Amino acid sequence: MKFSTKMKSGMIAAGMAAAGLMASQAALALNVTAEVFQTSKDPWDMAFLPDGTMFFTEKCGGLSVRLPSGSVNKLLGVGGSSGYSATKNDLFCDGQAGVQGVAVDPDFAKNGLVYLYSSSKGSNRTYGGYNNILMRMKVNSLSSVSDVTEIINDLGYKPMKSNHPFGGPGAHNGGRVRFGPDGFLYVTIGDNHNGAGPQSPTELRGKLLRVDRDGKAAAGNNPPAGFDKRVFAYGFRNPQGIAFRPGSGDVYLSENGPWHSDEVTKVVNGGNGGWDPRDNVNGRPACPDGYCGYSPNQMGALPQKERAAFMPMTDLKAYPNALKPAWNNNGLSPGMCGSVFIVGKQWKNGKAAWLLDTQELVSTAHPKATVLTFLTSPRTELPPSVKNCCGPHLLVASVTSHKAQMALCMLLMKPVATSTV
Ligand SMILES: [Ca+2]
Repeated sequence: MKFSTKMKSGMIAAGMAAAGLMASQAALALNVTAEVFQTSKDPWDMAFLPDGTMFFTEKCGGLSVRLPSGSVNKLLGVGGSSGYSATKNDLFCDGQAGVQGVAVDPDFAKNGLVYLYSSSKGSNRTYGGYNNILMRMKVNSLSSVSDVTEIINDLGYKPMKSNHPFGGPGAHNGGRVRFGPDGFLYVTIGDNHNGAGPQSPTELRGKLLRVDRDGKAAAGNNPPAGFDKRVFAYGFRNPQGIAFRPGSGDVYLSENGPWHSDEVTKVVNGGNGGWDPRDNVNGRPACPDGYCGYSPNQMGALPQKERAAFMPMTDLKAYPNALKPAWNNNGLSPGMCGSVFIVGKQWKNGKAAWLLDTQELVSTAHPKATVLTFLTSPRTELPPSVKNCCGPHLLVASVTSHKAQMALCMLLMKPVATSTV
């Protein structure tokens, strides 16, 4: 992919973009003001308190908190890290995996709890010595953590390299964690490059979970018979964005596709996203390592439509009742990850729009780039200082040399903003 962007004194002119996107979306460039307020290494997620205090994660570092004064306290680090108030030696990073999502408890003022998603290794881990896990911990005076408890410890992980593009260990972890307006925690997990995972009733791969503060299945989850009751929806590839529509509270998931078809999907309780990358089922032949996710011709060139016809992100032939995507980016895949509804005058007088951030593409297609994470939410996660900003405004949690990623995100906002999600 080839990108071009312009930087002008804080203004990012989201010029144009990937070769395949050029023709269809060249007219959709937006000017967005970006403000640098935290430089981090491999930032992955952030969550705010009402006063602007920001918890943030670094994939190979851990969990930190940035105070309104601008100073940073490092709270919980991966094994071998330094400078953190505590380390947890089973936490690690590899490829796309590491310390990912963070969420603040809606009752943080009373209970001081935050939730953290990370990859973990050890003899007690169930996927070749690895799992992804979700932890709950208490934050003390915004300077240390205690009572670190693993509330989910059996999420899937990819332990070995496989014969696929981006085939290293640690692929497709999902990793976004958000409280919904219903007070439950929503946790995304990717397919780990595992063919059977997304449609498996028991493996926590390619799923959206809905759990309580103890990691137990949320009351009212309605997966098919035989499914793990923590499953809210299934049949996903690598969902790394989840957002709740202002007003209705409807759940929307965003995920990146394999060379094609990034999707935003309105999720229904118990629904099937229609991703089933198994081989030797649903008309597909044997595929490398039993995973058809990049097939056919996985390492070579092929029109996206052919790829999508062979391995659809939503297989309506096999699953006629699958959740249809509310939006996809014209069959292409720049690698959409985080997502959020943003509201305000500057966004069509309150009509919901999407703001997308990205991590996946950076860590895979552009290994030298650090990760960009855009400010993600208008309501619970927007620092007060920008809540009433008068123009398109983004806060950027990291600066990287890879401005093209930024431009790509800007571009992605526009078609979604005018779609019917
Ligand atoms: Ca789908």
